[in-house]
Formats: sequence, structure tokens, C-alpha cells
Amino acid sequence: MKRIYLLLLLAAITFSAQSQNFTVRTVKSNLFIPWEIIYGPGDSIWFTQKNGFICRLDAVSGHTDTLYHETNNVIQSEGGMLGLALHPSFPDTPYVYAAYQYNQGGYKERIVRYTYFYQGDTLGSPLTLLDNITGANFHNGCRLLIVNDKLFITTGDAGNTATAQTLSSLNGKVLRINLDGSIPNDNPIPGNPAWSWGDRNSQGMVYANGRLYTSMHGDSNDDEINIIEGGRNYGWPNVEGYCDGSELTFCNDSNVAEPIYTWTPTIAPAGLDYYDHPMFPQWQNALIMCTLKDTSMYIMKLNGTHDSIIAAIRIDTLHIGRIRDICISPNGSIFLSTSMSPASGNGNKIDRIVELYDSSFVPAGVPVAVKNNALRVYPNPARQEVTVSLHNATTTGLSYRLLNVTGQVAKQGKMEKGTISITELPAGMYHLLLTDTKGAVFTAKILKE
Ligand SMILES: [Ca+2]
Ligand SMILES: [Ca+2]
Repeated sequence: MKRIYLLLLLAAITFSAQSQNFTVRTVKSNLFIPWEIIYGPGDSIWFTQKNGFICRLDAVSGHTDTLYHETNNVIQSEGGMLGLALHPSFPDTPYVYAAYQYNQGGYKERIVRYTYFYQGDTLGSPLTLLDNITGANFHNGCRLLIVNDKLFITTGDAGNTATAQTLSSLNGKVLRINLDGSIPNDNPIPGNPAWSWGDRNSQGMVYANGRLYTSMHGDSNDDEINIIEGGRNYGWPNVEGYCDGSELTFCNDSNVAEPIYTWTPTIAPAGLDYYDHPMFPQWQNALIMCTLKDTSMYIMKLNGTHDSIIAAIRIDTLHIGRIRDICISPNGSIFLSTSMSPASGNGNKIDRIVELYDSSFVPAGVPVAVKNNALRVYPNPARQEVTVSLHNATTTGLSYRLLNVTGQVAKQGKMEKGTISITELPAGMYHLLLTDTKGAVFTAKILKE
């Protein structure tokens, strides 16, 4: 089946890394630095592009809709439209949160809430939640994440290292605000959006296992993975990486939390997510991080209490260049966005969003496949109808079931003239289960466009 699938997905390449087979498929190309990608409802991926666009991608077909262009957005080296978050109950609560840089008495950063309007399929009504954060050519942080109805925002030191230890500055922090922009009354410092401080430039953030993890760019040494706790100091610029040598006094005096992992030489860490899906069993209970300079993906296996990394596996066989962000679909696929276009935007838009998956993975509840090579499905991907042959013979009269990615029966019946109509099915991946006259079950995947 894999051979057939690869023939169909001509652009796909299969690799084996650490005993995990995976395929990389380009979902969408010709993008300009998709800085944050989020897996949303209905197999959609919501993403920003650095030139001020907020878009929604169909994760199966690649069809992309542009929902908004922020005209106040100003690109300046690393600055532009960066972080993105959906309201936890989106689309019932139709709010989308984004971070971008603008010019107003200097280069600044703003956190905005947009409203999604079904009519017109568009975003509008921008509401500023937080602004006047100092922006810069470098070190803007800017990951957004909503946890328990609080919006967490990473900010960089914007090139002024002292800001990270200055509690009155919004820079060099993890900020925490309410979803209406007000300051939670249980923040560490009353009236202050700072949740933690001492950050240089964190561009990855994920919440899992009751813990908030970030990835941070070190200077010439010590990229870090941190577990962020309210009121803790993460050291920068006084402490880099673990507390050692002359840093120990500051660490003891300033409630410094050490990272749980560091890299020297640096790798330029970016998007961070948590993986626990059986599609890649050896990557379960792991943080997954993508990197820019290092053009790789790291699988960081966590211990049982999720507060320590027991193994870090580097996946360097993706060959897609600098990787900016990562998101994971409910069916276990890993999506990655690249960061290869010229930062100014004055050049070819050459970035992609790709899907990394195991084409042989069969979800729980689906019988183990037997003699898969005997079953052929074409065309695949398909929109209206697929022809199914078994041992190169017609399958007319055999029983079939089509399961969606969550294992639910989307359609079942008897094969008519060796074909199945899929016109009425939503776009997505389906598992075909075909039972022959002796009761043996054969499986294949069908991609409905
Ligand atoms: Ca640190
Ligand atoms: Ca150190």
C-alpha cells in the first residue's frame, strides 16, 4: 500500500529515523514565513504570514483562504505579524488573537483580538489587548498560547538585555493577561502582566501535563527549554543555561529557575509542541521542537513526571530548510512551517507548510491489515468516485467500510461495479476496509479532496 501511495503522492518522500518511518508531504507552498501554525476545527490549519496575513488552510486539500490583512503591520527584519491563537471554544466564541509589530513613536509590538464573521468568512473588529511592547529587528519573542482562559505571550529583550530583569518593562518576559486584555488578579505582581522574567527570546511555547514549556534562543551559547512558573526568574542576561560558576550567587538570590535542557553550540530553537499519539509510538510523551539554523526537528522524551528530558533525538532528514513552527493534528500527523523567504518580504515567497505522517499507521479499532499490496484504489486522492480492485480483480459484491480518521464509520455497504462513490464525504483521510469472500480484511487509505 505504501508503494502505491508514494506513486500517487509524487512529491512525498519517505524516511526512516530512529525506527520511525515517515512521509513528508507538501500541503501548501509559495507562502511568506508562516510564523505560527495552529490546528483548528474541521481539519483546518490557521496561520499567520509575516507580511500581515491571517489565513486558513485545509490540511487535506491545501486549499487556503485569506481571512485578514493587517495594514498596520510593519516588517522590520525579524519583526512583522508573528504569533496567533484561537479562542479555546472557537468558533462558538469567534475570537482570534495575533501579535504584530507596528510603527508609532518607534517600532512597537501589539497584541490584538479579531472577531471571526461567518458571513463573508473573514476576520474584523480588531481590539487592542496590549500594545507599546518595544519591538526591534531581533528578539521579539511573540508566541501566543491560551491556557485556562489566560493568554500567555512571550516577549524578547528587543536587543536591550537589561529589560529582561526590569519588572516594569514588558520585554524579556512571559506575559499573562485575561482574554479581554485586563491583568489577572492572581498574577505574581499586582497590576503587572509579567508572569515570569529573565527571557532573551522565546519562540516556542506549549502547555501539556499541567506544565507550560518554552523554547528560548540563547546568545552564542545555551539555547534552553524551560518550564515556566509564575514569579520565577529565568536568568537572562545574568544567567545562561544552568546555574554555574559566577552565576550561582545571582541564581540563589533571585529565585532563578534552571532550564530542563540546553544546547551549546546553539541551534536556533523555534516552535514547540507536545506529542503523545500512537502514530509515532517512539515519540510519545515527548516535546517536539523545530529549529531554524539547525534545520531539524527534535524529539525530546519526557520522564514520567514530565519535568525532565531523558533523551533528545535529532531528526535531520526532513530537508525542508529552516523550520519556524509546528502543530499536531488529532490524528497524529505533524505539520511544520518553513522560514526560508527573504525576511524583508522583497523576494520570492518560497515557504511551505508540510505534513509529516506514517502512511502505514492504522488507528485503533481498525483491524490489522493483511496482504495490503493486493488492494488497489484509484484515483487517489479522489473527489467523486474510487475504483477498488483486489488481486487485480473486480471487487463487485464485496462488503466494505470507510472509517474517518477518528475511526468512525463514514460509509459502508456492498461494492457496486467495483467502485465507491465518495462525493458526499467531507474532505479528509479515510481507511477503506474491504472483506473478501473468505472473511479476510484488506485495508487502504483514501484521500478525499
Ligand atoms: Ca535561562
Ligand atoms: Ca550557566
